[in-house]
Amino acid sequence: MTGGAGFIGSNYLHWMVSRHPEIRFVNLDLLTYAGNLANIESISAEANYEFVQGDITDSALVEMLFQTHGFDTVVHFAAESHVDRSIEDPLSFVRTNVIGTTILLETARTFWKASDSMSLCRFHHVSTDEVYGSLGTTGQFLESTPYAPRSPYAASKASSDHFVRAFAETYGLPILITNCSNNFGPYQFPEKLIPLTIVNAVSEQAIPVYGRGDNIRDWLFVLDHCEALELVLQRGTPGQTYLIGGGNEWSNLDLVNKILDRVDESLSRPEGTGRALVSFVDDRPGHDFRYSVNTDRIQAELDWRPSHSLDEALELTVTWYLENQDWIECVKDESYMRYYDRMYGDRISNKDDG
Ligand code: NAD
Ligand code: TDX
Repeated sequence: MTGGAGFIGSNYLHWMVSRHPEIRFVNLDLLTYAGNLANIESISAEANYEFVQGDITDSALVEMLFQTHGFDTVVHFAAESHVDRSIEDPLSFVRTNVIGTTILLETARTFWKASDSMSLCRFHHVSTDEVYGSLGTTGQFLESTPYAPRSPYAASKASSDHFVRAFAETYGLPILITNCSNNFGPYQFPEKLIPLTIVNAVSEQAIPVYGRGDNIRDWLFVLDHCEALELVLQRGTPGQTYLIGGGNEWSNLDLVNKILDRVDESLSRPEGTGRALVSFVDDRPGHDFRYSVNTDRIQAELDWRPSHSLDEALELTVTWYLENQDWIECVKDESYMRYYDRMYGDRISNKDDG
């Protein structure tokens, strides 16, 4: 798997590694600002798990890893994932999301075409609902909705999805694509709306709400997402796309207020303390208005639906951030970026090669 030190990837490892002792997991992650080994510290000693620090655009490294481990499955999370950063620096999104994905595809194709069991291999690409563009007040994205990405991030993910499908059509690569809605939960980097709101609320700093806060997102708890990803990998039809969504549509302002009230309650602060921190700021350029995901296919084929209500999942998430102030402090002072050397220096496979 790639990107396992990031938010969703680390939750996936927590979900999968102990459940599947029969699987050997190799986690290839560059440890960009978004990768944090503290997210997966408790997994690092598991016998069926190995970490490799490296770049998915490094084709020699990816090839070496395929040669060494003989992977039959790739689950691909690694990406530049933040829309606002893509507006500042679109090329790094092309590099990792488009070129990196294509290098993984090409390496998998080269190795798997030589084996008799290509049909048993899987390339699972984790993507986003943002590839479908922006909805008005009604309607939902379906797997058949035409692509219409509107941010550099979404365009790079759309491009990667196209490459994944092209490799299935042209070379018969057994692929799976999942396009999910906005995730939230433990270990999410506090540049994204929900963790930013919790972290700033705790330290009583302003909460920036873009525009009037009326944009709508469909929120998915990360562990419900991980359960869906496991099912898709085990039982999904090769070549198929599955949408995964939480069925929780909220305007940004309503959601932020809900979280702020919860934080006030948890910290026994006077009602309204959090709401007073909301600060309306300039809108995001090209800000998609609304996302909403139709999950009929995954429900019908794989019998998946989210197990957590929004309230339960927010409670778990707020509690996790409140109980993990050390994690937040390390992210804030950026010491988590030195964590790798301090904790894992001599245990990382390709460390000596730089
Ligand atoms: P994240 O930004 O938290 O983590 C990304 C991980 O990828 C980090 O560990 C980072 O170090 C690693 N990485 C980045 N560039 C790399 C490179 N060149 N080589 C190797 N590793 C690299 O992202 P996330 O929120 O966990 O998202 C995971 C995947 O899910 C992404 O593909 C994203 O597009 C998709 N997705 C996320 C959401 C969401 O709400 N977070 C929603 C839909 C889809
Ligand atoms: O400070 C903020 N204020 C604000 O109003 C931030 C960071 C966001 N917002 C708004 C913008 C969006 O309407 O909140 C909404 C959610 O923003 P993000 O958390 O940045 O997520 P979004 O842009 O919707 O994209 C996310 O979901 C789809 C992930 O970052 C992507 O990786 C994923 O593909």
